[in-house]
Amino acid sequence: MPKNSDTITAIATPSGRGGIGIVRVSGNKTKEIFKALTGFSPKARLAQFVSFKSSDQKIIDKGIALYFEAPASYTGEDVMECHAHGSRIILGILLEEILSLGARLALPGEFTERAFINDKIDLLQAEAIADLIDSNSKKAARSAMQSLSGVFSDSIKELRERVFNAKALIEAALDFPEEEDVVVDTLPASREVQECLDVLNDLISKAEAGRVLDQNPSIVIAGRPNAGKSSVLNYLSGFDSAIVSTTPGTTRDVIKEKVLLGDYAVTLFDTAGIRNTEDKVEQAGVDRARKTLAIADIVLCVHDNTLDEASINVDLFEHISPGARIIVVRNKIDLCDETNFENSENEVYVSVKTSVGMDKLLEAIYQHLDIAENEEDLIFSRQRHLEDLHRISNGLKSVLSDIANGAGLEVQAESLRQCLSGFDDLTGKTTSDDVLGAVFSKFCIGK
Ligand SMILES: Nc1nc2c(ncn2[C@@H]2O[C@H](COP(=O)(O)OP(=O)(O)O)[C@@H](O)[C@H]2O)c(=O)[nH]1
Ligand SMILES: [Mg+2]
Repeated sequence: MPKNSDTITAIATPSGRGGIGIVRVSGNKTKEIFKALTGFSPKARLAQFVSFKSSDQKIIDKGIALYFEAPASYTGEDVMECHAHGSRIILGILLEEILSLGARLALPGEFTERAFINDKIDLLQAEAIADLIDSNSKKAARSAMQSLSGVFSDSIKELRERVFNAKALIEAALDFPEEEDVVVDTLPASREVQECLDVLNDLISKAEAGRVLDQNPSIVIAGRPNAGKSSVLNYLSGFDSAIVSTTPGTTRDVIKEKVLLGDYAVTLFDTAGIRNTEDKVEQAGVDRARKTLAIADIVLCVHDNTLDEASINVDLFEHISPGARIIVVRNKIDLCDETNFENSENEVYVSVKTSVGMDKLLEAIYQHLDIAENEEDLIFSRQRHLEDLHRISNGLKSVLSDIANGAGLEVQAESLRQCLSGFDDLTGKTTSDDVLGAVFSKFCIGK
C-alpha cells in the first residue's frame, strides 16, 4: 500500500504543559476515527464540544473536535483536530487511541508533505511553513509569511510563463520547413529573454539578501582584559552568564548565549581578553577568542576609555572576518571627567556600570543587523533556491549568447527548456525525491 493512503496522526503542539494540546489526524479513516472517538458524526468546520472516549467507553478528556472535509483542509484530505487539555499524558492516551483505531504515527512534516502532494501548496510554500515555525526574528517571520502567501511562488510562476513564451517564439520559427528561405527575426525572443534575466537578477538579489534571515547573526565581544567585555555580555543577555571581575584574564573560554535583541535573535560570544600571556589556559582562551572573531558578523571591540589610545588592541582587528561590522565600544565613561561624547554607528561611549549610552550601543547594533528596511526587498531563501535561481540565470545567459552567435533554433529552444526545468525544480513540480525528503524531514512532527 502506498504510504500516502495511510491515515496519519501526531501531537501537533509542543511537548510540555499547556492550556490546550492538539492531536491531528489526516487520511481516509479520519471520519471513522472521529465517530469512534467522540460518538458523534463529524460536521465539517464546526467546533463540536465532545468527550473523547477510549474503546471501552472511558472518558479520556473533554474538548473540542474539529473536522475538515477533503479537499478543503490543510492536507487536502479529511482532517480531524482534537483540542484537549495540554497534558502530555492526556495527549499520549488520545494518540494511542487514534493509533488503535487504524492510524499510524506521522513522520516529521508528513501533514505538509501531503498538502504539497495534493497541490494545496508548492514546495516554496512548504519550505516557508518550516521557516515560519523556525523563524528567529520578526523580520524572518514576516518574510516567511510572505513566501507562504505565495509572493515568491507567484514571481517564479510569472517568470516561468515568460520564459515559456520566449521558447514558444523560438519554436514557432522552428516550424518553418528548412527548405523555405525565411529569415527568422530573433529580436523579439532575445528581448524577452533579456527582460526575464533582468527580473531574475532582481529576484536573486532579494533572495541573497534574505539568505541571512534563517541564521542567527553572531555578535562577538572582544577587547583587552578588564575592558568590560563580560559586563557587556551580561547586560545584553539580561542575566549574569559570565563572571565579571577586577582580575584581568578571568574569562578564559568563549561564552556563548542566544538572546533576543529587539526584533532579532542573535548569538552573543564573550571572549577572553586578547593579550600575550604566559598562562597556558589563558593563552588557549586567547586563541579561541581569535578563532571566534573569524566567524563574527558583528564585533563589539570593548575598550576601557580611561586608558590611553595606545592600549586599543590593534592585534584584534587582524583576526576579524573581512565581512564583519565593527563597533568600538568605549566603556567606563562613568570614570572619565569628560561628558561630551560623539557617538557614531561605529563608535559608542558607554558605561555598562551606570547603563549610560547602552541604548546607543543597542541602536548601533540594530543598525548593523538591519539588512533591509522593507520586507519586500527580501526573500527568505535557502541554498537550494539560490542554486536553482543561478542555474536558470546561467541558462538564460547562454540562450542570449546562442542567439547572438546565431546558434541553431533547436539549440536555443533546448536551453530554454532546461531553464523551465529549473523553475519546476524550484517549485517542486519535478524536484527529486532526495530533495523533497530533505525538505520534509526537517519539519517538526505534527506539521
Ligand atoms: N566603573 C566601571 N567599571 C566597569 C564598567 N564595566 C565594567 N567595569 C568593571 O571592570 C572590571 C572588568 O569587567 P569585566 O566585564 O570582567 O571585563 P572583561 O575582562 O573585559 O570581561 C570589573 O570590575 C567590572 O565591574 C563600567 O562601565 N564602569
Ligand atoms: Mg571577561
